[in-house]
Amino acid sequence: MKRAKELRIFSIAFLVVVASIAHGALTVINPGFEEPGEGKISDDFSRIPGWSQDVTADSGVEDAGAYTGLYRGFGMTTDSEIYQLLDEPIIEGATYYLKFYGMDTWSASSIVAEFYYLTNPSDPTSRSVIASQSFPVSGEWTEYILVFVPAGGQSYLGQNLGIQFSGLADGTGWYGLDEISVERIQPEYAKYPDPYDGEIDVLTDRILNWEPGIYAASHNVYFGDDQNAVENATTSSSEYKGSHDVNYWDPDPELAFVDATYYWRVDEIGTSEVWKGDVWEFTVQGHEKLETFESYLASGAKAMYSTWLDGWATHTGGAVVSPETGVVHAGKQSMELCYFNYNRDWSYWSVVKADVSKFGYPTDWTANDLSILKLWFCGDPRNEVNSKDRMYIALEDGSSNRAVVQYSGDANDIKLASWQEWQIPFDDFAGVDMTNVSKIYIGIGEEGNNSSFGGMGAVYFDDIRLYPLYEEQ
Ligand SMILES: [Ca+2]
Ligand SMILES: [Ca+2]
Repeated sequence: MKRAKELRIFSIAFLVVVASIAHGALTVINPGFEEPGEGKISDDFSRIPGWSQDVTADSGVEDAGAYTGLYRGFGMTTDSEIYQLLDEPIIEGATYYLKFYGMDTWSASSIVAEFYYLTNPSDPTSRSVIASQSFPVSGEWTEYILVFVPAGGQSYLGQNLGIQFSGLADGTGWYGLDEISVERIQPEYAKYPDPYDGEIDVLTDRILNWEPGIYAASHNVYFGDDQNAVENATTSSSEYKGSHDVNYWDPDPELAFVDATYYWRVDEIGTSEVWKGDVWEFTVQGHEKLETFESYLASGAKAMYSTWLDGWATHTGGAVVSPETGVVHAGKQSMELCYFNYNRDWSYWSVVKADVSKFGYPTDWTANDLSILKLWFCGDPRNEVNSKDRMYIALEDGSSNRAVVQYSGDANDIKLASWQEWQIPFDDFAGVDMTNVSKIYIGIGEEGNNSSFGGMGAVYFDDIRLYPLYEEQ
């Protein structure tokens, strides 16, 4: 009797384990290199818990600039592979995702990520690569994903899956690694969500779709703004959005035009089984992007100064603009506006102006209840700020009605080297027809001031956006 009870407990535990590994994360030992082995800085992966390297090499763990925690792995592009064998057999038709964060730490151009199996299970050097991809790396941490779908009839099926990282023999250089994970999604489950898991800036007219499980006769969709509620929802929950024969669902009108994160789950329904899906998430773009400053070059046909006309171009005020890649709020670029408010030839203020039709956005800004203009600026502690050096934004409509709005915060905010949000209700642009906006101006100083000079410096601007009134601050 006692033995039977133990067996029963064992079988329940076994079933739970199968359910948890069938669909989701596989165990990677020491995925964030937070167990750095011997010493805080180790330059031999054979001493790093979980990880191996065939020879002692200039790769290991260091305690500088980790993506998470205290430590990151580092590899040398000419060293042998860094690898570990997972305790999971390779299943036909499953989808494996190897995700990791990587960056160039010194003169590395790429990281090669690979899946392998052992042709001789007792010989770790018998690694046979079954999926491989070279990823370019930059000086910023970036998430990379290697996807592998094992085909039928292959010798690797049933063998344990391994992961490894190597460089290319393209010279010497080091790359950083952190937060390595492997996920497996079996073919019975919904996968490849669109919007993809974690996607941002999703538009409100987006239709959700996914690739169905191979045995699914129908699909139960769950949707809401509470992750736990979606995770735990049943067909009697308010998050349940019905059973569908097709592998897509239109959330309209449940997507409000407001920056918000939504969660969804698709359970695949077979004739007698249910394959409960993961919870996926996406974030709606609850605003319109007027200007991101991403499309400009420093000179030539796509020069920033050809759209944002500065004082250099017009001899009106002392502004000079150029694309900035080092100080950025979003994307890869912002606009650097240098101001020279003591340029007597061009007067004592600095302004740039742009024809808003060049942004590719309608001149009617009132759709979707839009009512707030927002932009972000970043200053510099070296900036000179005299009493006349206050920022302003002006809008002009198609009938040349123009309104100037001065920055109402501390004028010295342009001495702060951090991105600051500046929002202006449309109502503040008194007299301007917001259904026909023609020009936008960004200035520093007092327009028309030809009598008392100001200071000089540089302010960065990025992301001019339009928001509806009910956007929470
Ligand atoms: Ca780490
Ligand atoms: Ca930008």
